[in-house]
Amino acid sequence: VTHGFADDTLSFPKDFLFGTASSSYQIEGGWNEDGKGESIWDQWAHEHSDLIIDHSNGDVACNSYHKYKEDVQLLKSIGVNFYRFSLSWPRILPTGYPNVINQKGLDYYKNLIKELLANGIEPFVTLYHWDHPVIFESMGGWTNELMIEWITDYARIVFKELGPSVKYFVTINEPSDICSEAYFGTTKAPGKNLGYSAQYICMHNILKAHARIYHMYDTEFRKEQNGQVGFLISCLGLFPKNSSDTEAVNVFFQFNCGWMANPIFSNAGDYPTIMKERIADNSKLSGLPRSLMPTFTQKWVQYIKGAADFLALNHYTSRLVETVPRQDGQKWYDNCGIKASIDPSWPNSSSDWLKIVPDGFRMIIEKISNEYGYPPIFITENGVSNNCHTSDYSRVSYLQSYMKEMLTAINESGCKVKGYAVWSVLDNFEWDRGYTEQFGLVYVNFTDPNRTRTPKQSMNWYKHVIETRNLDVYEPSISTVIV
Ligand code: GBH
Repeated sequence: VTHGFADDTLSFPKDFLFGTASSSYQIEGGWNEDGKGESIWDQWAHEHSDLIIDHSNGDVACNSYHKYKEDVQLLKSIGVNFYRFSLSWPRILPTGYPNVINQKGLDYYKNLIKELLANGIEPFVTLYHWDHPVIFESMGGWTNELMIEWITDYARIVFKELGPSVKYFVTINEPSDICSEAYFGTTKAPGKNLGYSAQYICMHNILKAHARIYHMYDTEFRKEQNGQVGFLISCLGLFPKNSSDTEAVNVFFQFNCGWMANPIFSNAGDYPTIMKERIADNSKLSGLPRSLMPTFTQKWVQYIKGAADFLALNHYTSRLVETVPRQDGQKWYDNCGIKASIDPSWPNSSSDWLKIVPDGFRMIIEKISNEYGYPPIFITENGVSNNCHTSDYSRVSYLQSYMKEMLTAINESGCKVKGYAVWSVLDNFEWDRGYTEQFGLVYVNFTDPNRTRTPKQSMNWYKHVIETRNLDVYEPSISTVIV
């Protein structure tokens, strides 16, 4: 339903692409079916259910392994142009290695892609959304440099088998989040708590792995398949806490976003200078013989630089930042000397880390565009958690206000945002938050063995946005969509 006057500033560019996003472990279930191998998330959720808030796991999740046809019909009824989903590495390669292919696992993805294409929906594939085979974690996971070879071998099988039907690939979901929460922190598998060093090594290996996969696609597949391979990062919106903190925004941006983006999208390549300097200083002050942050050789700097056809951005929320005064001979706060906090006036979601700050979305799209010469951008995740069942007006309002800021970045600042995906199509397994935080446009009843799906208000709202290619829609009516 449109009301008020038509407003051009609320219209999307003609070729703009709308989508939704999901990930394998969070929706598929079928954790040990048809020859699938074990992933670190299967293992983690089974062995550490105490670390998952509701002691749940993804054994069944949304059961999309069996219900993918119904999911595709939902996507079709929303009218999306693309669907971003991830592949489970051990479902395709149960031993992790490329010499044993699990045909049934591979067929699941072939069938899903076929079903999507038959319904006019472009598959947008994430190669890796955190669920690698356990064998590789036993050998150190992302702290082992050999992970670069292992994931490249896996990616080659994917390109060969699925690449002919896929135009969009991203490699590794949210490198900084997984390096910090899984190797430095303890909240995500494998929760190893190994300190700063492991966090930096993890990113070092991920950047190299991404570049290897990108160049492998270039030399072995691009000519025939003609797809695109993007690099995916998650970045916070940032605002100065005090008027004197404008430089803090830039420094924190480099640590939060530049850490991943600078090596690939900047002219010079490599990690941001400020980050290298502050970590080296801090390491020295800690009495270490060398920086906690590993260094790239010039050869690697050149190899990584430019290794992406587009920048994929996941964005949810923002932080206030302030410079922490440096005391003589003391270490910089959190290695970067900047403290991030939450403005108490920002509205809440169901996730403690996710405050609702629409203008942070515009800020980060513009900052990234400025910093890296206006690269093509896909928003690969944006969304909000609430537990409103199907009357999720707060999700409609979040999506509406965030998308409006994105449109301003496109229309007024010339940012090249090509597409946008809502996280997520279905309520799903939210990692350490189990099923307690719901991000779906579609409600899933997790106590029902059939995992019945029910459209929410937000799904109908999004359907209208896509239909009209305009944001001037406020009043979705649940009765207009029957699935
Ligand atoms: C995305 O990550 C994931 O890609 C997706 O799988 C997930 O379902 C979705 O978010 C919704 O959660 O403030 O210390 O508690 C978003 C990135 C996840 C990074 C939560 C920060 C909390 C850190 N964020 N995490 S903390």
